[in-house]
Amino acid sequence: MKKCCVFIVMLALGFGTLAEELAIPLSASAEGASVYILEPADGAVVPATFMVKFGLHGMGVAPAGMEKVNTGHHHLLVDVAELPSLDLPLGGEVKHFGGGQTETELTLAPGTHTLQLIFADHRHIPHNPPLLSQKITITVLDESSKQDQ
Ligand SMILES: [Cu+2]
Repeated sequence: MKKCCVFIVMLALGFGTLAEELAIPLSASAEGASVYILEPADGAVVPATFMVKFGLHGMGVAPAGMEKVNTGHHHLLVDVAELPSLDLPLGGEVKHFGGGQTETELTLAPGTHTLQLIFADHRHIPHNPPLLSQKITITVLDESSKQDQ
């Protein structure tokens, strides 16, 4: 029994080391850098189609695939409850702005929605430490009901 436990512990440690060895080195974020949503404001009431403006302080925007120190591109999370893994390339759960865009037009269904930005490097992998915006909550107006009134 004891031998079995030791074996399991060794196996766990072994896997831990292997995972660390395989981990992709993360790009460092610039000291004091931050990412934030310029528009809309937290708590804003917006029409179904509205602009989202991305704010970035202390680093630069570069298109995906362009490797350059202290740069990256924006990713928008719409109604994402759980953050994606921050040490792997971001996937389809986020909107990529790999062209280096700093704003986008969104169309959402009426009701409340959350928006959050993640900045990531040329490989779509968040920096270390990661640059995440505050998660904001907005309310999209039901324009069809407004017209009925
Ligand atoms: Cu990306």
